[in-house]
Amino acid sequence: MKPLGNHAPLLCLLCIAATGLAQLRNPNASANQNEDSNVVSRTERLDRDTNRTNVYTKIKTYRDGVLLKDYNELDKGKDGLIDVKGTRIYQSGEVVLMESWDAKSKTTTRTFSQAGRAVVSEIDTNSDGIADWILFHDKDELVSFAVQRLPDGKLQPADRATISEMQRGSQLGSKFMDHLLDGIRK
Ligand SMILES: [Ca+2]
Repeated sequence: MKPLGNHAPLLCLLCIAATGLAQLRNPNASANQNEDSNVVSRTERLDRDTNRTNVYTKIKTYRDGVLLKDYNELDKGKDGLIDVKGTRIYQSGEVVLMESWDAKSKTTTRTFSQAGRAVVSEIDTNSDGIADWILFHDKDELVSFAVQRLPDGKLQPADRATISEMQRGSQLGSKFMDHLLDGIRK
């Protein structure tokens, strides 16, 4: 985080707001979570391509001093509407879950990792909490197999052509998200 300087009161307010927000979002917060500490930072940057201001907000959550969660959001055009958001969840310093969402597609993607490598991803195309696609990754994190949830709830293994298509989409998607989230991280 940057030195607080003149923005200290503003940042403190943001910290309080974010803590309150986190509790509102999770009414079942256990006593344990009260010990979690959030570090909030907010950066505004002019996008030279659009000549509009983008607002980057990040909330890092620590438990006993160890990074537990890293939430990033981007409000393009500073209109108060979030355009992209992503959360990384860590276990012993390693990412185990990454969730991302973007306003354009309304799609939520969750990738579960083990030993720093993506193992399974879920794609929830309308963000209703139920995955429409479950992607299995090989050792190079490429999509090796995919299962689709049909409208009637039944699961159907995808054919080879669909898997190649998912492969392409997943690479594009993750590169896109990495790019955006790295932009937020700077
Ligand atoms: Ca916006």
